[in-house]
Amino acid sequence: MTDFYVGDKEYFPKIGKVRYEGPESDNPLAFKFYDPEKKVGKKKMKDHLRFAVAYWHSFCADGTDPFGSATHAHPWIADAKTPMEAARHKMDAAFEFITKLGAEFYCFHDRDMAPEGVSPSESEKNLFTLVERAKKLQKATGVKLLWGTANLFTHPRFMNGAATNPEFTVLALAAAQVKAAIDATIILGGQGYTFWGGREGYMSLLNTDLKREKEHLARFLSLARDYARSQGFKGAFYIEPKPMEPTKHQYDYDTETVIGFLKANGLDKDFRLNIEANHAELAGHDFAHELETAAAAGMLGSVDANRGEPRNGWDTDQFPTSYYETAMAMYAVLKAGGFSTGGLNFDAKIRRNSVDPTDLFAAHIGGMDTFAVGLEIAQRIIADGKIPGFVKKRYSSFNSGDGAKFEKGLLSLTDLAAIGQADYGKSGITSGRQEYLENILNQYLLGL
Ligand code: XUL
Ligand code: CO
Repeated sequence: MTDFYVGDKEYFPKIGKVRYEGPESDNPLAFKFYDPEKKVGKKKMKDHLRFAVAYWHSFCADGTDPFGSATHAHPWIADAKTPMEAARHKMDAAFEFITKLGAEFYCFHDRDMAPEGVSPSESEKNLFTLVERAKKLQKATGVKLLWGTANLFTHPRFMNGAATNPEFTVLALAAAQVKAAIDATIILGGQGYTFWGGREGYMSLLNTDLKREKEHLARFLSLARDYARSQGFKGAFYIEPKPMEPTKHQYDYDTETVIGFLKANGLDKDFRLNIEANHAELAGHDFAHELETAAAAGMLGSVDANRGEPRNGWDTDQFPTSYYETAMAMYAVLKAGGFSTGGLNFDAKIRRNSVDPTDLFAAHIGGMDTFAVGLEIAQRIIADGKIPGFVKKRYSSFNSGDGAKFEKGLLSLTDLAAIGQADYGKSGITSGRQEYLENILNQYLLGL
């Protein structure tokens, strides 16, 4: 038994607090690179990275896949007599796990935390009963809520969408769920509220009025925003883009699409992007591309940290293991000024055949170490200045003279044409030096 459990029973009795032991450690349950108090640039590692554990994958997912039944026999469910008792045990296990791991935050869907009841009012009662328990456990452990959300995709009633459902009353029921999930997020001091539109899209254009569905989605989001603000919610709203799965086409396809949608509907002041690595890959983008695109619009909010399997075409939600990917990601995050309300939420699950009780810890430890290395490399890129310096110089012809006039909107197309013609043959054959820059990054990756 250890000191790090807060519920009635300890669910990971053989595992104590995970500590930093350094790169040479061969303890599988220690951090090799994530040293929470270590200063990287001006901030501590933990304040840069703001790790969150995803309630749904870590404590609800049971290893089920389309071809096989559950493989993870969670002890917190095994001895429960009712769904509410199971939910209480699950919560105790979750807070024990998060505390032992040393992550500062968690994220949840309403239905991860509390079972759906036989009526909307029973569902709400279940939710708020468990929210009270979560509030106490947050206080006891210091763990905080990064963001909350509503699950508007699992129940059969949402088979045709939630905010984009062709039946008005289904949309209205989704609103009831979002309203309660916003209230729960406020009670728990959530720093954000996320919308991931799992079934907000279509399976066939033959049965879909795309224009009307997108208008409904925009109105729904505006109403949710207005309600949350009226209740005093000061945090950020996030849209989490994903191009497909479970739908053939999801309306919040990728970051650029979402930015356009938010701007077209006057939502860009309150909403930012929650970028998920695996979703970026499904959209045919690099993770860093999505981060840079959001940052360029001043709308980078938070991150769902995971990875896909490049040889599969679906959302495998694996834990991050690539230093290259996390270095590029953290470079984008640092350039954007770091996280404010957001953080790195491990929207990732252990594999179906990862059935050892230590696997959930190993997965998070690896993910946190991988991002810690990525952070250090990103900081190195910035501190060393070679790569950002190269980029700065590459655009320096816009810093003064006619280039600066162009940026300020002081030149007409005719002015530009005259300047271009006078310069004919003198510029353009300038190396982008990609290979040189890639070599520098590889040097940093090896810590040289
Ligand atoms: C699904 C996904 C969700 C959202 C929250 O692909 O990423 O878990 O993060 O609803
Ligand atoms: Co996600």
